[in-house]
Amino acid sequence: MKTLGEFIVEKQLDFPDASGSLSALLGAIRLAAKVVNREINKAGLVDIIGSAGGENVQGEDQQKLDVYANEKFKAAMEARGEVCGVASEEEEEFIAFQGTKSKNGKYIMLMDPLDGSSNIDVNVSVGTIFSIYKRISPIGSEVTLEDFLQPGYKQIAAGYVIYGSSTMLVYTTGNGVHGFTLDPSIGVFCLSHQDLKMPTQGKIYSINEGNYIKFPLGVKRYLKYCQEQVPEENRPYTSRYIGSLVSDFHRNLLKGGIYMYPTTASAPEGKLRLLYECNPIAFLAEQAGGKASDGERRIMDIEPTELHQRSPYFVGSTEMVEKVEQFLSECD
Ligand code: AHM
Ligand code: MG
Repeated sequence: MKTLGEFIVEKQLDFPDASGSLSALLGAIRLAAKVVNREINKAGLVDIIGSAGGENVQGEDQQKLDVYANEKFKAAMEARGEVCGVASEEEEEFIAFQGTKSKNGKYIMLMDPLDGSSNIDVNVSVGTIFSIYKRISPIGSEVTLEDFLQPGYKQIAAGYVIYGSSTMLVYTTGNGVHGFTLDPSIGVFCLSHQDLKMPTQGKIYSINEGNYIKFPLGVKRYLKYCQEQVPEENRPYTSRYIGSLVSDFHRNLLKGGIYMYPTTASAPEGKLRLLYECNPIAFLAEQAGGKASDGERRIMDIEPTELHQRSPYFVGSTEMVEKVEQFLSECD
């Protein structure tokens, strides 16, 4: 049995000049994940589910656990002092940490502290998504907006925690994707999925089909393609949509499939956030041999202009993402 802590140290030894700062940062994420996991597991027993009574910057109802996860991850980051600032889906502005150690931190983190949180009340899996970059501003100074508005290909690390039937932490630092399952009896994440690879072609498509009439024509045609009876090509595919990106992606990562959140009439830019959701999941997808696109461009090549920018999103098995891109280009 290998623990996440041991694995991180082992990987660090491959880079003799590494300062250990990224390892310490991942350690802070691991700790916050355990704290949030403990709280989520109590949902239904104590008064922590339901609305916190406020709205986040996106105008969405904030759940109590959204607020809790946001606070815990922020606090863990600040306490460890490896990041100089954090931007969160739950907060309008980025947070600049003021401590001297933090100001000397080399990294910034972007996060969606609890993705899919509207599912908690009904005991459906939710997740935390994180994305790490090297800062651009000088070490020792206060973090700037520019530090956060970097294209996804510059990510140093990214990952998610899935609070599911078991709790897992899945991450990449650009050398493959590795998954760790929390053993609740000892409170330790143990290596369970080393060097995950996504099948290049899958059988599952995940999309909120309730929005069908508002989808672009290319997406509508692709959905019909998924549903056609072509047994020699393994079609029709299977439709699976949890409505929790981390869970839908995690399943497709293991089994092969595509997750889509296109533009709709009510969400002309798409729904998902480029910096907190699309980029980190795209980094994982590519590291696992998959692909992530906005329908035309590689997600990780997009130059962000705003912290809470949205993007249409197609992520998963490479051949499936390429197929939907083809349908979209034919319907331009
Ligand atoms: P959230 O960050 O507010 O939880 O929203 C993101 C979630 C994704 O996890 C999920 O795939 C999608 O929104 C579901 O949206 P919809 O209910 O429109 O299908
Ligand atoms: Mg989210």
